[in-house]
Amino acid sequence: MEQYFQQEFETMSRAKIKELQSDRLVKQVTHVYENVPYYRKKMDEKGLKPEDIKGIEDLHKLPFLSKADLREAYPYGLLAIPLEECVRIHSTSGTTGKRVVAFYNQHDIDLWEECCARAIVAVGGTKEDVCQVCYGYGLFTGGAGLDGGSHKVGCLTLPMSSGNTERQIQFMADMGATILCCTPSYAAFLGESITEKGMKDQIKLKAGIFGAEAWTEEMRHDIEKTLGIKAYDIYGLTELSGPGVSYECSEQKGMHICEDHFIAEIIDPDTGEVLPEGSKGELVFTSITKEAFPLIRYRTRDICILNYEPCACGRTHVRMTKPMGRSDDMLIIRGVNVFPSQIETVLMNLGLKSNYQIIVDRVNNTDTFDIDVEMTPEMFSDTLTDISRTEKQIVESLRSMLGIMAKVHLVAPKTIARSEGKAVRVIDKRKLV
Ligand code: DLL
Repeated sequence: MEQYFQQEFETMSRAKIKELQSDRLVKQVTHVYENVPYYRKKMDEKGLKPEDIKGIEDLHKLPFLSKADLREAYPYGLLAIPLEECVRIHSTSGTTGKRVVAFYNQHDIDLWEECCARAIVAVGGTKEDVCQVCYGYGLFTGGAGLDGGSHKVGCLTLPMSSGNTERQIQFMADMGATILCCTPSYAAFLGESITEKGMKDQIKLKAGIFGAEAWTEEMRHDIEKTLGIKAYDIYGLTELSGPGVSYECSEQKGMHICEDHFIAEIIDPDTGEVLPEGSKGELVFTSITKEAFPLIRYRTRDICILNYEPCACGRTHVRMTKPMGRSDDMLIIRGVNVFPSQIETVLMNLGLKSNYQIIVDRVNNTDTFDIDVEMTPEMFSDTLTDISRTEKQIVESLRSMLGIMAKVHLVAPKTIARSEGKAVRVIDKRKLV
């Protein structure tokens, strides 16, 4: 029989969901209007007062919010409660000083962890399970979110964080981990390493909760086969809390969005117009229960389709497809968000020009990240030692900006093809959808 973590909310009738969303939206709009000057200004500019929003049918009147707003308001400009009420921050990787930072009070943390607990129960998790969390712990939301969810379900939690594959596998075997939480690419890598070590018969895993980056159905089948588990998708973003905004159920046919906490819309990324049910477009979220850092009509830049058909699992919350791409130039490499502009900043700071090309691929289920950078004519006459020193400098600066390693190749001046229109900065060879 299907198990739920919060059955009352997860299986609420569509009519009740709409009612609850309307009610919460009206309160949320009042909360931000009264407490966040940034929102008040945006609403005033549109001639909107909180009383103009009477329910979800009025949602479309509200202005959008984008990553640019979050950067402009950095760090406290969108905070809706006194700072001393906050207990945590999380952040995405980004240019120093212009990271996106999200704030939480204890209530926000509890609700977020409950969403992650729903995801764990949806894959069959109970207090009898041993849940190994190898998402990164720290500013990234993956570790903290699934860790909190695992506690709420009552699983024995293994707070491994990312990396150290030997130790991961040893604990997985010794502690009898049954649920694995990590990025799909790391899951695939763990699968390969377990096979290589001949340890498959010591592994008790039954399910995996994998997200934070795009992955295909082929990759799902591959991971399921190598690890002998069922592999489920989970989606979320720092700005809205982290993982658990949506998650897959036993049907594995789309991710249920926690609609009692988030209202989802699909818009045309060019015009901002709300698209009819079933359309493919940019996903926009309004967080209706967050207190510290509520976002109204936040443009995720993720492109997907919403499916309102009833699901056989009994959950009534709308399902989203896997993100099918983005409406901006953000890349997700080994789970880390990378904007080409960040790479450009590093190169400029080191006195290089913006003639570069990023080449991303996926080899053996792991993302490769190469950057060709043109030398300036002055550098071209440098000795090989000088050139390799510069390469190292770039790698190091990129690592401290992004938190991941790139392979940098300095190439001769004028070897990167010039374009007559937009420069082709990124060659993404991964087949992700
Ligand atoms: O990646 C939160 C997360 C942690 C989700 C652990 C799932 C598991 P950010 O670092 O802020 O947050 O990145 C958010 O990652 O807008 C999507 O483009 C992408 N993304 C997240 N989950 C998925 C997924 C976390 N399941 C951005 N499939 C989002 C494809 C995903 N893309």
